[in-house]
Amino acid sequence: MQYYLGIDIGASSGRHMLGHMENNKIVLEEIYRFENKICRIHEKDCWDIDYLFNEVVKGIKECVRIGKVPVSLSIDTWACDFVLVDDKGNRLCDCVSYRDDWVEGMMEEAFTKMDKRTLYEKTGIQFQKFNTLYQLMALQKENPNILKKAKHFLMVPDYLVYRLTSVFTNEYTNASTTQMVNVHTQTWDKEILHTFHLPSDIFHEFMKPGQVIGGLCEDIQKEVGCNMNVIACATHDTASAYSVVKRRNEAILSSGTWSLLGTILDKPMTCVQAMELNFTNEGAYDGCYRFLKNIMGLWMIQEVRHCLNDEYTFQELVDLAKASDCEPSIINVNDTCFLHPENMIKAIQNYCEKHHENIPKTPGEIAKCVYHSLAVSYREALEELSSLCGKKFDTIHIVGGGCKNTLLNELIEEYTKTTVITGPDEASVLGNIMIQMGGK
Ligand code: ADP
Ligand code: LRH
Repeated sequence: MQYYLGIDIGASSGRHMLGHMENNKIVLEEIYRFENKICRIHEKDCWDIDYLFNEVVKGIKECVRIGKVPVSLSIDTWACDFVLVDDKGNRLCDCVSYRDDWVEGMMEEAFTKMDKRTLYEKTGIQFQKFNTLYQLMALQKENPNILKKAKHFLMVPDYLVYRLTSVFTNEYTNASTTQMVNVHTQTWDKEILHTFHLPSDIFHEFMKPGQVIGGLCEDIQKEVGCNMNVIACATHDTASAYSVVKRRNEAILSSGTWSLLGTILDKPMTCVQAMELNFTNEGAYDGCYRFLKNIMGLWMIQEVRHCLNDEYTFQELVDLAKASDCEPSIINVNDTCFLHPENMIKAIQNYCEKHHENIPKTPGEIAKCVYHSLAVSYREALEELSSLCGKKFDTIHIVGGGCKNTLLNELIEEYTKTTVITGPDEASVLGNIMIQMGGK
């Protein structure tokens, strides 16, 4: 039996899954799962990247322990965040999360160096205040020496791969979200790097999904007790997730911590309308483009759940919302006040008060408000997508953990008047493994 190990780390959890072929179908088996969350490190909201790396190794060891040694592995994670490494391979900075406020004001400052339209025409990337470009500007401002010492710019999966293999690479799909990659040439945009005083030699030539990066380095081989190939999948989780949907004519919703609603295009769309509606053209696994909109997503319910001391499961919150008979309050989930509030329930209630909506109080009322408001935002995004693409989408294909939310699936059908197709809920890891198998 040939096993392939997909390691998918989302903002809320990471998992190791083994895939193998059986009767012409890929069979997935979950081997290891671990929590991921934002941590306060050196007064910033960060990812605990050393903890994540240790978890990556633990999961590989678990495969070995149960006697299912994979022929290869690949890692995908969320996008936008990075670390810098020096010539000796030492990490020079923490892995700051895209939710930290160090980027405040950077996007506006960026437009004084390169106008918004040029930046969008060149990169096709949406304007989110946490884009890597703006994070690098924040770093430059805070500690210019770090960039001076840096030899390697690595996105999160690139760094984890480096720790496993000692190879420095940049994988294309994840890098495409940085707003520093030219959407037409699919290479680092030299003019952008120059304009923002970024040293071009720290950005490596791209690995494309499917390429073999190398074997495990000696230390890791000793630790896990075997060797295997490390392959670049589409290391952006959303790219891997979208890659499992084969049909091109339906709208796709990758539903997890973020909701990513869009479609696959052969050519990027960088017209003024797409820019004004803040659609993004991210690199897909096959050289095409994921044309989509970022919607705040199930982060809202994850945070509501934490505010309730994790007393309820996701399923219980769905059940409570179903049982609630109040009129749902509707909020704009994409309001920046929901990006990283201290207390999500209070943020929702304050928003409702300010916008003359009924204030949801019970867990059921709050969950109902979130699910209905998400469905409303999907309807709006779908209308925008239709108008930009000049076609009507009759079907939405939902993948990712969020497709297990039956109430939300029903609401999406009701609000968008489309047919909803669901699954797989582990789309990123499946896409990751399919690319390793060379099936893409
Ligand atoms: P990410 O990879 O972005 O961290 P996932 O794809 O793992 O996210 O999806 C996590 C989300 O899936 C949770 O926030 C939760 O809302 C939803 N979810 C998972 N299981 C269930 C369930 N049984 N019922 C309803 N929702 C669920
Ligand atoms: C989803 C995701 C999304 C990015 C965001 C930072 O996990 O990768 O595609 O915009 O995280």
